[in-house]
Amino acid sequence: MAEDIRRIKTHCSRMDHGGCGIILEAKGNRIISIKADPDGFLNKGHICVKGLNAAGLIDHPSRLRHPVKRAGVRGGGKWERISWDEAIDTICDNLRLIRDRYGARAVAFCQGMPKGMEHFALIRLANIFGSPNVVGNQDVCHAPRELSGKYTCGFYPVPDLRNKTELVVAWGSDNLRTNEEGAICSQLLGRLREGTRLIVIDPMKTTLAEKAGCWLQPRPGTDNALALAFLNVIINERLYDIDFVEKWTHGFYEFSRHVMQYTPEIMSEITWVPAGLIRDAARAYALARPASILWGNALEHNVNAFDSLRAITCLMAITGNLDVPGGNIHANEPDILRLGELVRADMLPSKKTEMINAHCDILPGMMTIPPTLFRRAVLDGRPYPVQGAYIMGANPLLTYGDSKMTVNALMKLDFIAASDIFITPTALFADIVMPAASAFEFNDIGNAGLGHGYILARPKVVDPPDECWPEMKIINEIGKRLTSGELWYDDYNEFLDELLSPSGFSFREFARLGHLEGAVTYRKYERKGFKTPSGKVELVLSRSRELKLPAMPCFTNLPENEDPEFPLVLTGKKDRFYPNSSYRFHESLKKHSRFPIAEINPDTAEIYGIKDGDEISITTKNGEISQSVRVTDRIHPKVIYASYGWWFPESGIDAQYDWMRSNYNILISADNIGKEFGTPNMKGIGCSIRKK
Ligand SMILES: Nc1nc2c(c(=O)[nH]1)N[C@H]1C(S)=C(S)[C@@H](COP(=O)(O)OP(=O)(O)OC[C@H]3O[C@@H](n4cnc5c(=O)[nH]c(N)nc54)[C@H](O)[C@@H]3O)O[C@H]1N2
Ligand SMILES: Nc1nc2c(c(=O)[nH]1)N[C@H]1C(S)=C(S)[C@@H](COP(=O)(O)OP(=O)(O)OC[C@H]3O[C@@H](n4cnc5c(=O)[nH]c(N)nc54)[C@H](O)[C@@H]3O)O[C@H]1N2
Ligand code: SF4
Ligand SMILES: [Mo]
Repeated sequence: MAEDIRRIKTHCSRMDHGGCGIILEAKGNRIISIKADPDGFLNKGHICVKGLNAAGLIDHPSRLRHPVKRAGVRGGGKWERISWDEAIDTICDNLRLIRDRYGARAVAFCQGMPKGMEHFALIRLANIFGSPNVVGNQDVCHAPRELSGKYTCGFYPVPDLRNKTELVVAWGSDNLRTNEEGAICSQLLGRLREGTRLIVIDPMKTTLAEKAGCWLQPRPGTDNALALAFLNVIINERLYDIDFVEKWTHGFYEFSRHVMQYTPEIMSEITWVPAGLIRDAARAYALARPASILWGNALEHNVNAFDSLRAITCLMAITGNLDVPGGNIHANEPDILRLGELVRADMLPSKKTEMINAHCDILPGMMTIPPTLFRRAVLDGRPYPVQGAYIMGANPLLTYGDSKMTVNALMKLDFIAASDIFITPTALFADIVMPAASAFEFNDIGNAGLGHGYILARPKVVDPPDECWPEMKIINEIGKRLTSGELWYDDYNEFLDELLSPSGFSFREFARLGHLEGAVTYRKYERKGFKTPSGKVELVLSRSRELKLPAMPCFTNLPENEDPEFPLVLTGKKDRFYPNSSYRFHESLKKHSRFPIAEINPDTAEIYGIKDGDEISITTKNGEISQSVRVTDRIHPKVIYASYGWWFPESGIDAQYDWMRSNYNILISADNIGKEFGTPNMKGIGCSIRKK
């Protein structure tokens, strides 16, 4: 009998932070089509190439389909298939052994880009096991923006593109390509069609920059200098919102005197943006009411991130754009369980004082361990030894700045368990690798905890292949054997129901609704004040001395001192066709982006005798890699863009997929990190190039 075709509405996931409503058609256990949902809550019919090709991963021949254990030297690529029972027992035995010898904190639980609910399941496992050390890439993703916002105005000010706005500033954000944190580009494009004006601040003339009335092309890594010059203009020319400033800011007088030193002329020498253009852009932002800043990930990639992001939050505040429709808002969460309860934070009350961060003066509130501090603990035992790692859905060898440090740490750990859908370069160094289920293969909830005020349903469409298990199931089973069984579930799906419990919906009912939103309210500070020590927006931090923080954002130095041996400035961006380091084995994506590309300006190409398609080496103080050149006048002659996240599955496991050849993070040094978030300099660093 012919099988019926099922039509299921769900949301795209695991190709970025996720967000687009999609309609799948499935026959038996196979997805036969993916289309955009014209009624999608965020995307209204938008879909990208990654989303369209997501189903191809399900039956991809390269998928890891059974648990394996290492057979031979670490990193040698020899594996032996084992049962789930043996995998879980081996992991539990080894983690217990480390806990008995060194304490639970000697096991680190590492996760990558938040993909779905397993993110919280892993934190729960760490808490119940007793380890305060959950490691994340948040040093370079999300936490700098969220915490700079919280320290300045008590919340994470997210751009409000759902309401009409006069002007959007896309600052280090390429929304058309990345749809960051579920800010799906169709919203921005819709606003632009209505006549919203656009300013783009980006070292590259992106497709988005072509749509902008005003494009600022800063020297990479100087966003703090630029933001301070904006503040200088707006305050000098009295373009700020006088009522708001008087009622709701702390330290305005001191702050205005402080920013007087950052004139557009002086900052122009640092940022390379002409002073006149800085003035025009600052005026346009201040005079448009409301205006929204789409602040991107690039602002989080150097040691000065706190200054840049604090200065930008102050800009939102003094122009009266905080928590107003069409500005940067404090999105209310939907009626779901508080995440602290879901992860059982109560099981580890000592976390804040025991975690590695607490011993290293990292900003209080940063709840994941910056990768650099994790690796230092592994390599030098500072501030205490870390001997074991459980790595879930992350590829640190490609994604942590300073890959040499990463490989050394991976080689030194006593025990590594990893889970992924493929044996990645990082998983190659594990002792046990578990086959994870992925998008569409289990019930999941998207975008929880991202701070944008909604969650999305991702009902399961097909069964995972062979022995692949959803991460929540893996963690639930490990939790039952490693810790007290009664703290876990009979069925891991109860984890989703627990999150939804305050809403009164079961997962099944939620899946029918598709999404849940928080109540939409604005200017919440008028009732309760801002959640800061002064109750106001802290232009000057009132607890700066106690927290050993600069009271006001400043420009002191470039991220790295200039060095004539490395005359070009290196930066990068995400690949349009892959999420970070993922899926380089997936032909449907690879046909759009075959190899890593370094972009240079035609003048630079001429000076170095390089032409399109040449292979070049890119060298920094920390290392050397090789990429293929594209000559483009979209960037400044002194700037080079290199691609990030590249490895080569086709090179084979014996060659460790050639992970060193083109890996951007080999160029990065973790010697110098920002004190607030532990961020290394990933952008705006000196490099040299040569034709190979
Ligand atoms: N130089 C440089 N470094 C960067 C960045 C940069 O721009 N430049 N960006 C930074 C940022 S913003 C981030 S968020 C990080 C990202 O860092 P990571 O999260 O480490 O990178 P991803 O490539 O997203 O790794 C995800 C892994 O998860 C696997 N995966 C996919 N789906 C599933 C699943 O359902 N279950 C499991 N278990 N695994 C799954 C994929 O196969 C992949 O191997 O990198 C950071 N590093
Ligand atoms: N296609 C795709 N989408 C993704 C991802 C992916 O890997 N691929 N990753 C996801 C993740 S984890 C994240 S965090 C988001 C990130 O998404 P975005 O915030 O858009 O971040 P990026 O693409 O890293 O960089 C955005 C822009 O910053 C510019 N830029 C580079 N250096 C500087 C600088 O020094 N200053 C300024 N002002 N701009 C600079 C780049 O030219 C680029 O256009 O995207 C998510 N979506
Ligand atoms: S923009 Fe993101 S959520 Fe939308 S289809 Fe593409 S990968 Fe999926
Ligand atoms: Mo990210």
